[in-house]
Amino acid sequence: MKKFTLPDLPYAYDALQPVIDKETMMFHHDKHHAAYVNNLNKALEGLDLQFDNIESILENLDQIPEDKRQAVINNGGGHYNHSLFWEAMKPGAPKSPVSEDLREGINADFGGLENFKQEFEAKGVAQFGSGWVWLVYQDDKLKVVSTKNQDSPIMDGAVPLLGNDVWEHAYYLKYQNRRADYLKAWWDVVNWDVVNKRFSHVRDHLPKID
Ligand code: MN3
Repeated sequence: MKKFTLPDLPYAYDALQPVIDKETMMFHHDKHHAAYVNNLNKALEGLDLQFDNIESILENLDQIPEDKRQAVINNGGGHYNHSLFWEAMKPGAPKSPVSEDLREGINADFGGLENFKQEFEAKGVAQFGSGWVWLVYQDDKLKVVSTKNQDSPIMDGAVPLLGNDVWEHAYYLKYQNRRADYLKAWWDVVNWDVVNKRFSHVRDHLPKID
């Protein structure tokens, strides 16, 4: 089984300030994400799987031996979710707009961008304990869902387009118990270019009608 590696952050640790502080980024990436990668490699050691990418592993958990499965969910989900998270943020991100296609989808499924943001923030606040809030594409629609711990929407057959980490380690140093403030401030660092691209990618792979 190949070894997974910790991806580099695509920007400096302090690049997302003031929304996310440098110390949080250092601990979050170098300690938390690194631990998920190490523990995923340990859990997969000695297994002979048909595939070696993290998406396929999370989509085919029934092929993981039962005594390793929860460790793969926790750490494989942790690795996948955080990899998406880093790349879906960027400094000065409000300059990257929502594409016309995605805006149409958001209008159709949420009644507008502001409504979508409100639902996303509300689900993020409502997630009890550790977890994530997501914009996903599933059954030909956009939806907001939350997942517990490091569970990933990909395990339920949904395509994650954008996720925010609502574990306390993601915001506590700067926001303490004010998760709602973190969720609201976070829009300023969302890299819509990445979300737009992921959305056009799922769209391209929909079955074509002759
Ligand atoms: Mn995290």
